[in-house]
Amino acid sequence: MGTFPVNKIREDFPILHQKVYNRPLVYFDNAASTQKPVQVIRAISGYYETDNCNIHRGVHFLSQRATEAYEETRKVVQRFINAASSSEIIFTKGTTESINLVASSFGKQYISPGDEVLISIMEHHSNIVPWQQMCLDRGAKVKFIPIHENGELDMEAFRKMVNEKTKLVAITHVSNVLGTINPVKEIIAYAHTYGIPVLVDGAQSIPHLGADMHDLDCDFYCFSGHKMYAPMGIGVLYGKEKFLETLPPYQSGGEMIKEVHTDRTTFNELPFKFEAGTPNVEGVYGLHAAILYLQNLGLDNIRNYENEILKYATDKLTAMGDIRIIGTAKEKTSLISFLIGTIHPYDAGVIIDKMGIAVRTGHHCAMPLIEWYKIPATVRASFAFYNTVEEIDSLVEAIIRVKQMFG
Ligand code: 7TS
Repeated sequence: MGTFPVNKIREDFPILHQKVYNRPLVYFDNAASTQKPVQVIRAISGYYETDNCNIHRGVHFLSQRATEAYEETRKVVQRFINAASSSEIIFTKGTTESINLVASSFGKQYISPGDEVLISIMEHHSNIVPWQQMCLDRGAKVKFIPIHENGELDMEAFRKMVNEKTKLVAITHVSNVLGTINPVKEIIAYAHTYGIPVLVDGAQSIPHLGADMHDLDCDFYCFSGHKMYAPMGIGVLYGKEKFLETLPPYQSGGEMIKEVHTDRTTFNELPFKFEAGTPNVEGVYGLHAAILYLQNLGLDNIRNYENEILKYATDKLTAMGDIRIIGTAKEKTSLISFLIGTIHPYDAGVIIDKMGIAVRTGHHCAMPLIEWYKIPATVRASFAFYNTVEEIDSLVEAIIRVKQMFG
């Protein structure tokens, strides 16, 4: 496959070199969480070996060093996503917390009874439920942009749904079930002509496509470290300063204050206003290492290789005949959701697992989408740049075995 040094890259991922059920582990559950290279693992253990302490609150040496590393990572993230200022980068637990923050704070500030929030039918639950809850509280309504059968967004419907009641559009860049890459730039430009801000859920796009805030011009952007080779429990909310300045705090406590008196409190400046309490410092060290790792590989190289893998897998599965691929958009990232004849995805998943291959089966936290397709669930194989064509051949063998057992 081209010149991409996949075997050398695999050496960076210790977890991949093990057997499960006496077979080599094949990890195709990357959309749920990616594996971590030694560079990230070492950054975390290095933090505990030399720098561990609380940040922003000590004059002592370790506290200063850890604070500097934490704040340096904020700048690394800023440059990675091409944001205008590091005060627009807020560290959170992950995409879910980032979206909840915006739903809560934006809702309080800008949503009134009768207003509408536009999302799509292909959203992950974490980009549905926070809006539903907020709209319930505020007497507003969530509306779902439909899709076409091939998993592409219905852009004509979207344009018709935008009206004077629309106060926010929240849309995923890439679907975690379909792999569809949505035309978010076009969506943002259209919404902006009506003065409507847009939140982009970048959880599934950033590990494959990177992100460019200047180019996209979105108002909020959310992602999780653990889906981009960084640790769990760390993520980012990007928000345009002009919005973040106007939003009330999400959580309150230490760090997010300027002054506290018995009768009043004033809040800290950005980004600290939105980072209450002791943050996930080890996660930030790991995120820094993961970004350097991706930049070193090169996002273009990653994209090219993953496209080759996707094409190889799509061709192989299509050639099998009775595989129905759910999500055949023209623009996709490297994942395939599928059904094997009439075999239930759960049954298929159990057999595939016994062959050492980790796929995910179920609704993938996107129940409205699964209902839309009128299917019970899917089997999902999601690929990363450390996966190989030989591994895809193993998946094909496993599917043949599933068909022998249940067909
Ligand atoms: N948005 C999208 C598009 C996602 O795919 C996910 C997680 C989230 C948000 C939530 O991210 P978290 O890090 O806050 O949990 N998606 C999946 C998945 O597809 N399988 O497991 C988790």
